[in-house]
Amino acid sequence: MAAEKKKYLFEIAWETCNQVGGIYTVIRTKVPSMVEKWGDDYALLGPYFPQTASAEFEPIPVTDETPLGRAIISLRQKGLGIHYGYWLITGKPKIVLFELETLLPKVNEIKGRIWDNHKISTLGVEDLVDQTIVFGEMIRLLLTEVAEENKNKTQLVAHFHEWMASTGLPDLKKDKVKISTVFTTHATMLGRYLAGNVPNFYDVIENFDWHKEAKHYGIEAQACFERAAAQKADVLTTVSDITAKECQYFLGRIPELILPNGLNIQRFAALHEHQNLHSKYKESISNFVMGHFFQSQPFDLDQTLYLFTSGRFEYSNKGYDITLDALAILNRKMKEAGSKKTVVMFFVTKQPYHSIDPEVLHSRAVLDEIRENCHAIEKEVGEHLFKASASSSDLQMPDLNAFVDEYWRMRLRRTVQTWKTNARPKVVTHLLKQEDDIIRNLHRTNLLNNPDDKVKVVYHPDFIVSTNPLFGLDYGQFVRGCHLGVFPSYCEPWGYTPLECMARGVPTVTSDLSGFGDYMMQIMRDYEQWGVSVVNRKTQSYQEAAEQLANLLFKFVQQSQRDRITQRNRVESIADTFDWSNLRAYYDTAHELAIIKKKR
Ligand code: G6P
Ligand code: 1S3
Repeated sequence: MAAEKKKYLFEIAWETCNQVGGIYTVIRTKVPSMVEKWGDDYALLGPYFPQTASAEFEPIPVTDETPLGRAIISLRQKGLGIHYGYWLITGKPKIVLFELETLLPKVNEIKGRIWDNHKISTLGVEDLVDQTIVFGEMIRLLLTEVAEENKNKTQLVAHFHEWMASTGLPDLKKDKVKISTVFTTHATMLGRYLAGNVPNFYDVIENFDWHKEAKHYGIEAQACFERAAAQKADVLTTVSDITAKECQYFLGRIPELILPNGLNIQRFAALHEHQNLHSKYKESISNFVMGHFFQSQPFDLDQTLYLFTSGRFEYSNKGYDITLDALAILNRKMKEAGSKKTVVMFFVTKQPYHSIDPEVLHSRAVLDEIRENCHAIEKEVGEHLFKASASSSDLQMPDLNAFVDEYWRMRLRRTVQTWKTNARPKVVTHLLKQEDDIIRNLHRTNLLNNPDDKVKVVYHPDFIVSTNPLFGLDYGQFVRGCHLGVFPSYCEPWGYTPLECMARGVPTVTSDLSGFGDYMMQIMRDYEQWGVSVVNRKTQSYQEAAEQLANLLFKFVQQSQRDRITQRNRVESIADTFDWSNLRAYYDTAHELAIIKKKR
């Protein structure tokens, strides 16, 4: 029997060393697992952007010992800017980055050829599409040279992610380049537009004329590239059954495989470390909550739960609309039940704003001053008490009040007095450039941090990063400090946010119209036992789904602390299911299948 041929894998994405959205997370977190399997026979290809590259990329010399090395040298001699080195992330893979400017002057020539060969019209497209055309062409040139240099010795596989990396794929196929190809779409262009604009989109998906709709939304070139890549690749894959349906109707091909997304789950050695981290980061969130609410509305922090949602501002796709309506119902239910609890719900997304609201910052700063005063008093009382105790001859406890001097007493009183107000705590932490759907919904439902509201809202229209002065936490720490993540999306090809909660031992709500929720329902019948709730948005009306979500939240609010601790342990214990060490197998199958199909 002949020895099996050596294999080499290229993985190609616009988001290699270039964070835009979720595909970056897929590529980056998967690297350690890919490097474990492929070792040196693996390279990632991406665009070169100097600013990111300066932080994440380390160049290495190119030699003519490998087909890839020889191909890079040859293309450099033809004037193309190609960088070769390590991507400085866990796993440290080899990457090839393409300087798009070096081919951009020839974009019209490339467009002409694409029109001649594939009838894809790219007239008057936006700059980004021009860049992807040049990117695709540079990849095509590189892979063609590698295949020629390789002389059929190694089994070459190229895995393209999303249309932005795949504009050269149809010509690779046309030229019969000896390389097996996989195309993964993480969302379809038309799905993104139609889901946000057409009510009950999934019920009528069969009826759309893809080309007409693409023209209507001004995305004809993108949709055509996506469709061509999907049809020409040896294997088509996507991230969920939901997106598979979009592929069937918009791309004209049913994907052979679904490749679910994972994470690089870093477990903590100490079993309960994640519980300690929850406590620690919850404290930071509580500091913000005190600064924000206690000025006019103090409540019991031991009876307070932190819920959050996050993601790009896609009001209905991400389910912000249904979350807000469910919160209004929850507020009513908690009031009616005389609940002692308070829920603080954070909306973390990105919207244009002028600055953080100075009043929000000021309140936080004054609270910090109150804390400093208290520390000073505590120190003073401690010192005096120590001395008084050491020198006392009886066992009487001295009067601690006597140890606080007048200066600190007055200063504390004054600071607290100036801080307290009757004003309602703000809903938005920033000065928004304009009113948006979240604000309009809050006004409609009167969920505006009124004194008797059990559900309070904090709308933070910026992503959370560690330099953020309000929380002093990075996003991962913020997630850990919360009690529940709420993501009842209407359109979400996969959706990393609930998975990011699970990885940190935080229970989560998702929907059956998100790839993750749909997958969870398929692999785990008792998912609710494991801290994952799924809102039925496939067959229920909007109102029914909002009621279901409100009931789920109400049930969560009624849990005891002991229940919550147990639930966090359970969530954390199944997070490994989504580690790439388990999910890489789907990618392995796709690559094997591409090799088999190419041979046929
Ligand atoms: C973790 C900590 C406990 C803390 C608890 C609070 O389990 O290890 O010390 O009491 O979190 O849980 P809660 O759900 O009330 O934030
Ligand atoms: C897409 O990125 P997005 O946030 O634009 O791909 C992600 C990775 O597969 C996926 O999680 C997300 O749902 C898609 O939308």
